Amino acid sequence: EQKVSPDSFQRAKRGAFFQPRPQLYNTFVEDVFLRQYLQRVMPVEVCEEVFADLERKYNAWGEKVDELVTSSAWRTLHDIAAEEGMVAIAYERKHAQWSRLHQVAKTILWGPSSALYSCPIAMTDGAAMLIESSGLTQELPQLGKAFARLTTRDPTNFWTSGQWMTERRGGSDVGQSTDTVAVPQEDGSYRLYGYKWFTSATDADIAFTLARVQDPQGLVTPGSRGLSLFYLETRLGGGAHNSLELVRLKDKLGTRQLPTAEVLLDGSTAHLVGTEGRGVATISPMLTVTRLHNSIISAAYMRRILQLSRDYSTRRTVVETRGCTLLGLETARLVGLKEAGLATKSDTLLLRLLNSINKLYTAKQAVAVISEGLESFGGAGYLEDTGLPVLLRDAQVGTIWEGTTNVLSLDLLRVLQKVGPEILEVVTDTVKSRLSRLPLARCQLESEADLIRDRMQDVVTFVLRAMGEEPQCLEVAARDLALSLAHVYISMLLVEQACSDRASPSDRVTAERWCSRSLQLSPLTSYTKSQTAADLSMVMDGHRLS
Ligand code: UCC
Ligand code: FAD
Repeated sequence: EQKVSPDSFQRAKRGAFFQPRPQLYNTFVEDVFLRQYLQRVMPVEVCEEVFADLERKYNAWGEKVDELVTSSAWRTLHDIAAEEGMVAIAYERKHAQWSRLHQVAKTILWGPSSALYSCPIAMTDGAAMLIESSGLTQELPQLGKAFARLTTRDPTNFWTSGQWMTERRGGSDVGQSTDTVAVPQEDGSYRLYGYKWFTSATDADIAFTLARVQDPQGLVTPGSRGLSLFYLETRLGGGAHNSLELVRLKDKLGTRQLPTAEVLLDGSTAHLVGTEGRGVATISPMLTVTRLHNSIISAAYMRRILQLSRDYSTRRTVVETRGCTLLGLETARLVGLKEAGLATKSDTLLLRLLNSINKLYTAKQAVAVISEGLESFGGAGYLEDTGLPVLLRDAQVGTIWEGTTNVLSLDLLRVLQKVGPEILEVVTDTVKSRLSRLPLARCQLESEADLIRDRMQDVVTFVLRAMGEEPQCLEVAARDLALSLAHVYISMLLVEQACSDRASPSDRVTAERWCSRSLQLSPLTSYTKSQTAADLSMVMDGHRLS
């Protein structure tokens, strides 16, 4: 017989110790063995698809993970960018106004090898410029702290920035397209609610973004005048997400190395930067720098394909590449002067005008030149393992982000309207006075200089006539006008280069060839309402308007 004690059935004391419930994290990410096995046995392309499936965004408990997994190579590029001072060089100002050119020249060399880490660097640089020129670091200490991190060379402290402007309705006319609202909090901060449709380099530590401040009645001001600029940190102290949800990664033609996501802001804590309702104007220093980077990278890609296609001998490409490089460097020179407090009023106006023209011209040409360059390699230029096609894919985006060609052409009209036709005098005076200082006769470039002066005058005459007689033509002509101004200004830069003490014979050939090309502008009558109606009827022929 077995004796059964009643104690055996008494309830045990619960005691103080409780074993924590085991946590299950992403089972695939943590299973190194399984990952290694699959990598060993499956072809790379299969592995990519299978991994994407196995790493899906929901954990075993149905909770959204919201983790952006980047490769170790991408993270290493972050560290290299910091150590090499890809942003820092411009703000350390070791070489005063030349620091900007130093940084830009380094970007030309580094950009095409950076697997597009040049994109977060461009935005980080833009953010640093925004903060520095805002003069708001006393008022908003967070900005001062961020500036130190954006401009450090220490990889462990280095932060990158995003620039979140585009929403679902569109990215060009942000005044009409921004739905994000900012709800004021008692401590002076705001909570943002909205959906950002494109956020490149989504692994950024901070972002500048636009939103509309909600008044106590819950109302917002529509249009551009209702937009304010906000600073946010993507993670709060302790590392938790700042109420951001990574909804989807974009599947893109190019720039695939770069994570670009749709992001939901679900009460993200943010701080107002600058005056309420002045969001577009307040973010404009960031646009100046990111558009400069865009042009520099466009020129750098052109240079890279040229260096690669040694046997390729169309001079046209050589000329275009040099012209674009010079225009980008000239813009950087002006940014350097402004940052160092050395810019004259004319320099500042010139920079305002050239910045958009430079970006739109170089981005457009990069696609054409790289396409030619690929063709020069024959079928090999189309094969991924040559490493060439990626240049074309990645260059295409340069015409779209940071303002499309049309939108940047309209920026030229904005400047014309705001400053008045005097802005053209500034360009004309600059072109003429720089030409007048050159030994044109010795360099046998006198007739080219005459041509440049005449063409500059043609542009001015066109604008003044249009403003007086047919103002509505200006909008239609804006793109040709921007391209023509770029063309004339580059002519002057190339002639200047060809006349320098260090010029090579090929600099002279480049200047001659460039000047032998004609301007883009057609007679004013080509841009009238009736012409536009004719264009429209050709395009819409047979299309049933709903
Ligand atoms: O695409 C993006 C990031 C991509 C990744 C980074 C790549 C970097 C290169 C990497 C290389 C590898 S971020 C999204 C970029 N989005 C855009 O660029 C938007 C494009 N749309 C425009 O640019 C539009 O023209 C807008 C948004 C500027 C139009 O806005 P508004 O509000 O209708 O413009 P307003 O009313 O004409 O101007 C408002 C104020 C005015 O000042 P006030 O009021 O004092 O007269 C303008 O003069 O802002 C001033 N302003 C500017 N100031 C407008 N644009 C500028 C400017 N560019 N510079 C100075
Ligand atoms: P739309 O504005 O719809 O333009 C469509 C067409 O209409 C264009 O051809 C344009 O030129 C033309 N158009 C528009 N307005 C006019 C006009 N007034 N007159 C004549 N023509 C006009 N945005 C961000 O904010 N942050 C990011 O990090 C970011 N990353 C991006 C990454 C990639 C890879 C891409 C492709 C885009 C990214 N963008 C980002 C968005 C980008 O800035 C926008 O795509 C761009 O500004 C154009 O806006 P949209 O796509 O809405 O085109």
